[in-house]
Amino acid sequence: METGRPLKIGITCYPSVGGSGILASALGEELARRGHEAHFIGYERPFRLPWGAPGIFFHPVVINDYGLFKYPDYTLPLSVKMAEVTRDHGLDVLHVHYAVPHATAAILARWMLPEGRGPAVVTTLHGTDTTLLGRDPGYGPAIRHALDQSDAVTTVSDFLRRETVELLGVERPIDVIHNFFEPRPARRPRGEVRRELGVGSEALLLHASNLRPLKRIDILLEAVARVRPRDSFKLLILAGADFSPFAGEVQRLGLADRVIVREQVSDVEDYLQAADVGIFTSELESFCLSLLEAMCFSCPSVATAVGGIPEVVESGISGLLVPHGDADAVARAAETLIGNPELRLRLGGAARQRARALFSADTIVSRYVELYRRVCAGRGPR
Ligand code: GMT
Repeated sequence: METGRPLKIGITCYPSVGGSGILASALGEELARRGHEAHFIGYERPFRLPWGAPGIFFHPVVINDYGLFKYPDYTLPLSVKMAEVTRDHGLDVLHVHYAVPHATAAILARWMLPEGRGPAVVTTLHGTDTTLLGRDPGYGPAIRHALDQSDAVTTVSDFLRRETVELLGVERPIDVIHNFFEPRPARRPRGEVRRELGVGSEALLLHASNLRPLKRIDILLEAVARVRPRDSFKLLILAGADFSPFAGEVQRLGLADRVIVREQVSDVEDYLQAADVGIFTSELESFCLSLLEAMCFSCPSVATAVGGIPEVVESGISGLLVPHGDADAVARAAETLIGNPELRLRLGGAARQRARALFSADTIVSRYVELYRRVCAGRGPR
């Protein structure tokens, strides 16, 4: 049970398919459900954000392309909108997801407001804002500056906290607040979804991602092509991006009758409940939200033991972890789960329990609310 006055939180994230935007949308939804206001500020409405829900607002940032510049700028109009929404709606906190350029824009917005009227700034690092851009001399100093100026910084895993300290030389405290997932009820029964997919008694493997190079779709396809017997499974890919660049590889590996693709799915729950085994071959993940989504549906996964993934899944207990880059190891682990429904049930049950205990909205959202109250108290009355 929450105590204290309702808060007004501005949230900025990338709106398209990607874990950080999905997490930020879910956080806004959960905050609104608890009586707070969530004001989303960005160039597009986040794709999973429900329409018409009380307490959820969207403030679009208009980017004019004057033709003056080779690259239109987003940071400045974003910061102006953040300042405007803070002033007009009395925001307590600007919570930005993914540092570049959101954290810098929030710091600028605070400077645009009169002394004592600025919001507290909370920056949540999600992954490549540290592991890729943090290494880039063209971004690193700006990221570090925005983190130093934020009232609080959080990372979605302890792995990412350590990387941030090491790569950016950040000395300030960083709170680790893991991601959460709160599944909505599926809209269609499992049997109906499996029929739609043309899946009978085979095991349904599931991969969900935005297909970026670090997801290593090449290894994923290579691995499933090695699974025996060939007719023991089908692989469903929930693609957050155009899958066509991989279609040739699917043909070359003789997987055309094994691989099913659905692009830009928003009712993920329908498919998650229909799956038997998750499969994630990334070379790096600070958390891997899709893995958690599968866990919530008692679906055990084969995943690479990289980055923050071992914080999410305990190998042999709530899933199977394999070394990165080893397609054979992925194939063997998938075969183990495909051929052993009892093991699937055991690992899947443990996965669901772990997700409920550690990564539920109740656990995680209250940690964010505590953090908001802490930073607001630190800034004094507005
Ligand atoms: O950092 C990125 O590459 C993008 C980001 C996203 O927007 O999807 O992904 C990161 O954030 C997710 C949500 O916190 C995590 O589940 C992903 O593991 C993480 N991706 C990487 O670390 C590569």
